[in-house]
Amino acid sequence: MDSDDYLLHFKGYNFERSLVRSDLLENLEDFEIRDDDVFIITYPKSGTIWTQQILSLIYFEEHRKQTQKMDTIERAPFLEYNIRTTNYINRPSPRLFSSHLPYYLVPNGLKNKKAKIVYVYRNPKDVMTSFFHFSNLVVKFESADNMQSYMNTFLDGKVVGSIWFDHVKGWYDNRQKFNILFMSYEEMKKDLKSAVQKICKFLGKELSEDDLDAVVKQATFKNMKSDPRANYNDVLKYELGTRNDNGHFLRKGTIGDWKNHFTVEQSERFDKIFQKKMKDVNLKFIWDINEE
Ligand code: PPS
Repeated sequence: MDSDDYLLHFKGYNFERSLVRSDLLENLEDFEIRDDDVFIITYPKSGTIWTQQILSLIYFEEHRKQTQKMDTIERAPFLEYNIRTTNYINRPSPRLFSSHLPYYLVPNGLKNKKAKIVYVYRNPKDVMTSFFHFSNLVVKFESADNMQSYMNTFLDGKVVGSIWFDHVKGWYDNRQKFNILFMSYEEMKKDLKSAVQKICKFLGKELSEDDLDAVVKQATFKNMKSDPRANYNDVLKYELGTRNDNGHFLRKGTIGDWKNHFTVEQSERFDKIFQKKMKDVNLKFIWDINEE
């Protein structure tokens, strides 16, 4: 399989072909937004399912207390990948959505700045490392021979989500048009409780100390990995299909795994491109678990 087999190019952006419906894409801009909608927006492999779990725990007591078993993909379904064919129009408020869309393809209603967006970004070397493993796991994606060739594929944007730099920079440069909170994967990893508090503040949600603790506890890597509502094992098994049984969405869940995969030359090449493309982007990036 090559990239053209599984990527659908639409208005300058790459979608996973078999998971999207083109009539839905054509009408995305007009999709009606409610003032209390909340969107989780990410470039792939940046902490999407983690944030789906966090927001599901914050918003739904039955999720937090585990009195209702519903997968996070149904609590915060992907707008453009409606793989469980949820009826979005009839969903009760508040609606949570997830999306990998670039800023210029999201529904126009988000620009009235009432509905909220939590945009999660991650250092792109770890994004690329995570994507590399994912591409070799999931049947629907083009597999990658080695990091060297995958780096070219990733930098050229021949992946779902297109060019990482365009996605993050696009959202950052256009942030004034939206009601948006930028969160980094790394700040969530380093201090999950503070990250959850920051998200709650942005969403205007006040949780008791016990509820806050319940959110944090159930959103740790270890607990999510064993939580069938949140670990996406069923999505892998039934909706995406895997090349082997050992892979998971929750793979390592750490900062700096790229160091186990990049050569010094590859890292330096990446740094040069990063510095050039991101020089005007005032977001903090953390590349190492020990970094402050
Ligand atoms: S996807 O396919 O775009 O929806 O993937 P996404 O969920 O954005 O990213 C998957 C990576 O997020 C890691 N992850 C977590 N890390 C830390 N803590 C928690 N709770 C957590 N949940 C998911 C997951 O392990 C993937 O990263 P890697 O580096 O591959 O482990």
